[in-house]
Amino acid sequence: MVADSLSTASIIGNLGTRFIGKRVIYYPNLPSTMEIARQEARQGAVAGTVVVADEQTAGRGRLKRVWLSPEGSLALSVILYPSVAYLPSLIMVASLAVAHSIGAVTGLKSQLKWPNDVLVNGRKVAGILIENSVRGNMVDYAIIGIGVNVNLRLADFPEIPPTATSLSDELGRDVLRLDLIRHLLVEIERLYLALPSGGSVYQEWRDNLVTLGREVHIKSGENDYEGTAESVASDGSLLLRPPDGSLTKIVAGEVTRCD
Ligand code: BT5
Repeated sequence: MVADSLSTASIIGNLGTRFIGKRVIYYPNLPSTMEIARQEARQGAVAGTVVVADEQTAGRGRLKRVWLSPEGSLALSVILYPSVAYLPSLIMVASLAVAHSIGAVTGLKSQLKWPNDVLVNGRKVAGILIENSVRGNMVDYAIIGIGVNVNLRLADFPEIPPTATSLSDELGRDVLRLDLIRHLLVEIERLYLALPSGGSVYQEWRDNLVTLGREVHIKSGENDYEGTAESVASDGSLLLRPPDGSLTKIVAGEVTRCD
C-alpha cells in the first residue's frame, strides 16, 4: 500500500494552474462532492474551486443513478462559469483530462465511451457528471464531477457492476491519487482554456470514442435505438445510422450494447 493521503495543501502546492485548484475544499468523507460544489457555486465560489473527497456516501451518476466511491477512489467536482456556448464541451474536456492523466500517471491507455465513460481494457474506470444551472442564455454555474476507481480491489465491492475496473486492478499495484488529481486539474485547465481557439478538443474527443463505427443499441429516455454509431456532432450528440439509412441525432442516452 502506498502512502496516499490527500489534503488541500498537498493538492494546491506548486500546482502551476492559473485558476483551477487555486481553492480546494477537501473532505475525508461526505455525501456527494456535487452537493457541496452546488452550494459553493450558489454562493459565488471563485471559478476553478475544487471539492474533493476520499469517500462519498451518496455519490451520484446521471439520472439519479448511484455512483459508488468507497475509500481508495477519487471523487471531485470543479466549479466553472463558462458561457453557454461551451457547456456541451465540458464533457469532452473532462473525458480527455481523465484519459490524459491516467496515461501520464500509470501508462495505461484509456478509451472513451459515448457519452461520459472512461474505460481501461473495455471496463469503466471513471464516470463523469456535468451539472449546470442555466437561465435563458445565462449560465449561473457549471460543475464537472469526476469519479475514478483508483485503488479499489473490485472483488471486495460486489455492489459495483462487473463492467467496472480500477487502476490498481489493472496495474496490480496502487497509484498515488495525489499525482492523479494534480494532473487532472492541470489538464482540465489546459483543455478548458483551449476551447475558444477552435475545435481541437472536440476532434480529439471524437477520435478517441470507441463507440464510433460500431453497431449499437441506445436507450434514450423512453426510446430505444439501434444502428451504426456514425459520428458525434460538436455539441456532443451522437449521430446514429439506423438500418433504414436515415440519420438520427441522439442528445443524451446510454449505449446498452456495442458490437
Ligand atoms: C456516471 O454516471 O458515470 C457519472 C459518475 C460521476 C461520479 C462523480 S464522483 C464526484 C462527483 N460527485 C458525485 O456524486 N458524482 C460525481 P452514469 O453514466 O449514470 O453511470 C452510473 C452507473 O455506473 C451506475 O448505475 C452503475 O451501474 C455504475 N457504477 C456505479 N459505481 C461505479 C463505479 N465505482 N465504477 C464503475 N461503475 C459504477
